[in-house]
Amino acid sequence: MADLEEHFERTIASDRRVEPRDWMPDGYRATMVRQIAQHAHSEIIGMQPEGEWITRAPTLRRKAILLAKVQDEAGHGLYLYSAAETLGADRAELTEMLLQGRQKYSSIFNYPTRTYADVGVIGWLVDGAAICNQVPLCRSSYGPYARAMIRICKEESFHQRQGYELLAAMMAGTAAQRAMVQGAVDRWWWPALMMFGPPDTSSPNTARSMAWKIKRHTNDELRQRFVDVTVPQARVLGVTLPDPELRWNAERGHHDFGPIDWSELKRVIGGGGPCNERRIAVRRAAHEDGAWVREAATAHAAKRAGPGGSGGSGREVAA
Ligand code: BYC
Repeated sequence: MADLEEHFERTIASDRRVEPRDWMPDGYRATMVRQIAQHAHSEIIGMQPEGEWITRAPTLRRKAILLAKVQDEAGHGLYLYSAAETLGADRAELTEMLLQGRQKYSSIFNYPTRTYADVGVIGWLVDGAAICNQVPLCRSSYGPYARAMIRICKEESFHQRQGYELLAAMMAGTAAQRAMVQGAVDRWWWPALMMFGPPDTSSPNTARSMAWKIKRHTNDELRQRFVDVTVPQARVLGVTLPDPELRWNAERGHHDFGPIDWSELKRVIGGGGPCNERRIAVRRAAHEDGAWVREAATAHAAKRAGPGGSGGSGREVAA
């Protein structure tokens, strides 16, 4: 046992990856399942706010882009649930925990998408925040998670750019379109800052996760990085970020920003955000509607595995 523990500690210290068959402390496994499941749930629930605009996107081009983006998010959920399964978690159980409110998903997806500009702002700010948070996770100590994050981050970069391009097009349009973009920025800015989690002084998991190299930076470090990269982008777009205290601090080499309303994050995480109930109700209905697909797939797998099963490629299903 001491040998196994020492091997784990050496793996972490030498920046190598922990792999599914390696011994790991129970706390490490539980932390990874918690974070990966929460991340997977966020991708799947995150399909809803933008998905509501697929039928209302203004042109065929915008519709195709949005469809592809939402489909990418389903794919991210799939990679992440698969990564959680390498730790012994069961996807059906994780889904059940989400539906019962025993596991979380990102607070950001509990806000409504009121106008089409919200689709652009989600791409620019929400995916932008996700990239700041997730690029360091490509170096996370758990191998399957770190590798999944590489592809996810590449796709998130495309998502962020499509959001920015959408907003740039609207900002070059009419005064009403510019006002729509500014309204969306006003509504999403503070929730985007909350995505990074509670301040370091009240983040119970950060110290342990940093020691295990699951997290590479603290919540506040990543939040600051996001503010610093976003301010110049806002200037180029021609929008105002809704924070009168936002200014460059030459001494720190960073932007100062105003206080965040942490009671709002607490309320939204606790189920009291504007769309929490709706998001879970839609997810539950989709899960129930999909029961026949899971049953058919299970029956098919059993047929293939049983006596006389083809053991083939499964192409006969698609045919
Ligand atoms: N919302 O000790 P802390 C996306 C929870 S998907 C809800 O700092 P940790 C996208 C936290 O879980 C974006 N809960 O925790 C998809 C903990 O509670 P538990 C999702 C939050 O884990 C579709 C408690 O508060 N990204 O980008 O060290 C379309 C204390 O926090 C939140 C990820 O999941 C929150 N905002 O750090 C477009 C990234 N913040 O679990 C875009 C992976 C905190 O102990 N996750 N909590 O009950 C992480 O990097 C980390 O888990 C966090 C939190 C930085 C989020």
